[in-house]
Amino acid sequence: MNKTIIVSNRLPLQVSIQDNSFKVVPSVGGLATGMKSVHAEGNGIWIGWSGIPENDLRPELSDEIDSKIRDEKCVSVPLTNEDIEEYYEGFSNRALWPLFHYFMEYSNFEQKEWEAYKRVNEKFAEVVIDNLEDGDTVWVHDYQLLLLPQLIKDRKPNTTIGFFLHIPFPSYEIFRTFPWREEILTGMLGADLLGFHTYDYERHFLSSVKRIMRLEVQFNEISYHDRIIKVDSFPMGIDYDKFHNAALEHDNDSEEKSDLRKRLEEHISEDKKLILSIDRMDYTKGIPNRIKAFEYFLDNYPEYKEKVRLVMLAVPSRSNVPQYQKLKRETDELVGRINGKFATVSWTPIWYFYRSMPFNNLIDLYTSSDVALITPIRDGMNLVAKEYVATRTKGNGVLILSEMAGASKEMNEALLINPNSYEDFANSLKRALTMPLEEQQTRIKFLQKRLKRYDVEKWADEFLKSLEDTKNSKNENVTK
Ligand code: ADQ
Repeated sequence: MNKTIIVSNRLPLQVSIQDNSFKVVPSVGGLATGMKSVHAEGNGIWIGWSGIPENDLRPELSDEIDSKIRDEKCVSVPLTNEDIEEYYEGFSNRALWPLFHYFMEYSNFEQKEWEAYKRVNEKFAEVVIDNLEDGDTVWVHDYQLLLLPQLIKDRKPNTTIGFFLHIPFPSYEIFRTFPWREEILTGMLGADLLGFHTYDYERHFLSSVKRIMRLEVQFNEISYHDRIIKVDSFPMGIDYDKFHNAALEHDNDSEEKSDLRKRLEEHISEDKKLILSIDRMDYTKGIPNRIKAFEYFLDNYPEYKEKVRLVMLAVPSRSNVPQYQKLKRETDELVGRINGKFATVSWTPIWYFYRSMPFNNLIDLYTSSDVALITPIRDGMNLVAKEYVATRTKGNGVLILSEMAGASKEMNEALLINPNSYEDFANSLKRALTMPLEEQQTRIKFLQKRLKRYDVEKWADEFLKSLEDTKNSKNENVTK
C-alpha cells in the first residue's frame, strides 16, 4: 500500500529525558494538527529531528528512544550538536530566515554553515530514501529543507514530491542577493508541486525561477528538464473547532477559573478594555514597533489612560541567536520605560509575559480580550490572528492586523494596518475601541465563516489533492 511521508525539521513530538528514563509525548502545533489524518492514514510516517542531539545520548538510550518514536509512526533523523548549531541556528535562522523576511542586514552568510545545511539536508534525504517505497508520496516542509526535494528526486526520480514553504518567499530583488540562490532554487525544483501561503509569495518565487534559472514559466507551471512543476498558493488554516469549542467551554465553565483568568476578569468592565498580542519573540513580529506605537496612542489619545491595557505574551524563541537576545533586551527596556512613563497607582499600561503558556491560558487570553493587535513587520501567514477570531463565540472583538502578514490576504474584515505607521496604528486602535458591537459582530461573522470552511485539515487535503493531480498527469504523459 502506498503511503505519504511527511518531512519537517522537527517531529510532531516532544522527547524529555531525565536521568536514565525518557518520555515521548505528541506535540500539538498547527502543523501536527493539520497533518493528523494524513499521518494516521495507512502506513503514513513522519520524518524529522526528535529535538535531542545525538551527542547527549548513550547509544542504548538512543535506540530505545528511536523505537518509541517509531511506535508513534515517526522516524528520527539523528543530528549532532554541531549540526544544530550550524544548520539550524546558523544557516536556517541566521541566513535564510532574516533574508526571506526582508531583514537583509541581519543575514549572515557563512560558507561553513552552508556546508552544514547541505550535509544535514543529505542526512534527511538518506532517512527518506531508507523509508521510501515505489509509489509513495513525500511532502517536505519549510525553509530548513529547501534542498531536500532535489536530493530525493535525483535518487528516486519517480517519487511524487510536494514542498510547502511556511514563511514568505521574498521578491526577486531580495532573493538575488543570496549567495547560493541557484542551488536553493534547484533544490526546491525537485518537487512536483510547490505550495506557498499567498499568491504574492508564489509570484515572487516564479519570478526568481524565470530570472535566475532562465526557465520557461507558463502561468503557474515551470518546464524543467523533461518535467512540469506546478506552483500554487494554499493559505494555511487552523483547527477551527478546537479553538472555538475550547472558547465555548470557557463561556459556560463550571470548573474553577485559572488565576490568570481571574486576574484578567478583574480588569474587564464596560469602560476598561484589554488589548492582546501573542507572538514568538522574533524580530519579524514587530514587538518593539508595537510598544512604541502604543506609546504614541497613549500620548495622542490621553483619555484612554487607565482605560486600556496591552496584554503582551512573547514566547521565548531561538534565544541562542544574538539578534533574538538583543530583541529581548530591547523589549524589556521599552516595556519598562513605557510603564514607568504612564503607570499610576492603580494602572500599568502593559502587562508583559515572557514565557510559554498552556493551551487553557492561551484561551483565557483570547477570550478576555476586546482587541487583538497582530502587527508583524513580515509574517508568512500568522495563525494567532486566526485563532483569536475562532474564539470570539459571542461575535464581539476586533482584530487589528498588519498588512505584512500573509493572513491579511484572506482577512479583509479585520482592520488592516501598516505596522510602520504609528498614526495608522493609533487611529485603528481608536476605531477598534469605539467600534459599535453590531459592526464587530458582522466582521467577526464573515471571518469565522471563512476560517471554519478552510481549516487546517482542508488545507492539507487540498495540497495533497493537487499533488495527486500532478502524479496523475505525469502518468498520463508517460502512457501517451
Ligand atoms: P510562527 O512564526 O511560529 O510560524 P504563528 O503562525 O503565529 O507563527 O504560529 C504560532 C503558533 O504558536 C500558534 O498556533 C499559537 O497558538 C502557538 N502559540 C503562541 N503562543 C503560545 C504559547 N504561549 N503557548 C503555546 N502555544 C503558543 C510559522 C510562520 C508563520 C506561519 C506558520 C504556519 O512564521 O507565518 O503562519 O509557520 O505556517
